[in-house]
Amino acid sequence: MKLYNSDLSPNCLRVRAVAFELGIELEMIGVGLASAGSNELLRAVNPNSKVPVLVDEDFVLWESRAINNYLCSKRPDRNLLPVEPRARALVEQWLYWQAIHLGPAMQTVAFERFVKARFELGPPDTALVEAKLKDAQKFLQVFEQALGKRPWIADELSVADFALASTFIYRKPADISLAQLPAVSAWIHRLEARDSWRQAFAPIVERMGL
Ligand SMILES: N[C@@H](CCC(=O)N[C@@H](CS)C(=O)NCC(=O)O)C(=O)O
Repeated sequence: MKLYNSDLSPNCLRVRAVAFELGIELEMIGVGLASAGSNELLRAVNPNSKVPVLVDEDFVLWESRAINNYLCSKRPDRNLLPVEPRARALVEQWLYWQAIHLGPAMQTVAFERFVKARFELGPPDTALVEAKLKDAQKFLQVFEQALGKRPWIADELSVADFALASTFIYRKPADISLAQLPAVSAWIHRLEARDSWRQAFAPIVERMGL
């Protein structure tokens, strides 16, 4: 299987991490993030011109969470996407929640406070940061309560943990403190200690100077 991948993309990061976790080897087709929009090869497999895109023989799939679920179907023995309806529904609940609520709030703060400075894209929009930080703090409280004493958000390690983790990659340079969130803090350290995550995350650590 081939993955159209940008090393710096958080959406690609979660796919690379899940593939490593499942022991699935992907042939990487490198796409520069800045030129993704005008990359004809990418547009040929994804009309949105966005990464990641998975190509499995004649089957093409985009959207990182859908790709991860498809990869899980190749290794059901690893149980990263449970089959039991309620267990699966809860994993999907957190996948949607990350995509729609926590992710956008955290990513906006990280972009404004860190990515813009790193790539000289101008000063942060302070009003936007204030609004999104408020959202992020509200959602992080939800996450803290839900985790409680669980090691993983759906008890067992799942694709939801990898999706959620990609939201936290710039928390330190973006000054998003987890000091008041002991369950979230323990969970992200647990996830970041996994070999799969470390391998997938290494290019970002190196290139973004984390
Ligand atoms: N919802 C999509 C988002 C994909 C996405 O936004 N990819 C970004 C990289 S993180 C991209 O390709 N950006 C290039 C562009 O928009 O030109 C997913 O989860 O796969």
